[in-house]
Amino acid sequence: MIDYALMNQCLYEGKAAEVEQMTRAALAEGRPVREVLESGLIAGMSVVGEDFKHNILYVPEVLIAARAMKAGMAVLKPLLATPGAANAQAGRLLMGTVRGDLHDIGKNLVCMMAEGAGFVVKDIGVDQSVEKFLAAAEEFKPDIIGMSALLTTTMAYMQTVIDGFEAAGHGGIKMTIGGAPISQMFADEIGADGHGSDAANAVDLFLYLMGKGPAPAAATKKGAAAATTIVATQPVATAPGARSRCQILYWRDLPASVKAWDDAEETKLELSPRFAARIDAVAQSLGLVKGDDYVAQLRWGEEFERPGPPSGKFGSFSSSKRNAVIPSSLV
Ligand code: B12
Repeated sequence: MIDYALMNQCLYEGKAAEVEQMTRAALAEGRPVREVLESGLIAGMSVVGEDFKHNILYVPEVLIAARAMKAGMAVLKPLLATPGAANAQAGRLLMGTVRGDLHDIGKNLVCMMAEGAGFVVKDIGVDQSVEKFLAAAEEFKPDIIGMSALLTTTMAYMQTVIDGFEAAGHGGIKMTIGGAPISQMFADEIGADGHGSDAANAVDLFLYLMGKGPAPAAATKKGAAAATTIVATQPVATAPGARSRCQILYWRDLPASVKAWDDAEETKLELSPRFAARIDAVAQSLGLVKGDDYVAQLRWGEEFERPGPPSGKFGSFSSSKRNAVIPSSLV
């Protein structure tokens, strides 16, 4: 009998072959596809997300877990994406992850489930500019655009896409958005026609916008506020003489995040959004925007010591150290 806790653990550890095999085994045993997706795959990825947030996992491990998730999703895809005859021709959906953002697991799931609900889907991939959305729409003639963003630094770009469609006279196309930091309030703020909090909710939204289903319950995302917290900018009281160790995760020569620890605690110091913006700009200019190419640029720097506790202010690096590791234009 399928052990979902073990399956979650295998996903967490990035064991793609095991996750794929367990997905097949769960289906062979007659488990419903949605149950395997939610209890076997999505539940495992939520633990990864939590541990990423709490500094237990770092980008390379998350990427390996993401590959295991994709191995399981590939098994489920034919089942999720086969439309029932009754639902055929539900509408045309153009999906993409917005510029600067490489997260595609959620987008891929939405695409699969929308296909399963009878939509003809065109997925234009990750890191898509307004120009690329517009060009794809000219060709594909969608009823609905679906934009995905997982970063608070990229979600603002959704507004650029919506404005771009409006300016190009495509106001009739329904604009929908989704991703971990997205809320109904944000959707209202940028003039989107709706947001979906998960793939099932996304499909309900698309059907509703096509006049083929009831209005979905407005869903808001818990944790959106937490996701915007920038830990490192919060000064904390410093015990006299306290020191901690630090290590910087670089994307090429640009700091992507910092971990700091002492004997009692370890913490991840989030950097100002300017760092992510700079990495994005360089990644764009070098064409390193695919997941593997992007992650291949990451490496840990040398450990060093700094005054203060691990959760202290980022600016409390000694100035010589800071000048050595952080481009002055970004400080
Ligand atoms: C996997 C992952 C990665 C992988 C992505 C692999 C891949 N191929 O997608 C890798 C390792 C590459 C990665 C990189 C980074 N990541 Co990341 N990542 C995650 C993680 C752990 C899981 C995301 C995921 O796949 N969830 C599972 C899917 C099923 O859920 P979902 O994406 O939310 O999608 C569902 C809904 O949102 C909705 N939906 C999604 N899209 C759409 C679209 C529409 C139209 C609709 C209606 C609905 C909808 O339906 C989906 C299906 O149910 C999240 C943590 C989290 N809690 O989200 C962090 C997270 C998103 N990442 C984060 C960060 C910081 C980064 C990096 C900047 C790290 C770094 N220092 O380099 C880079 C950014 C790279 C880039 N430029 O994009 C932060 C973002 C914080 C913030 N405030 O912005 C998070 C929240 C982790 C954290 N708490 O710190 N990441």
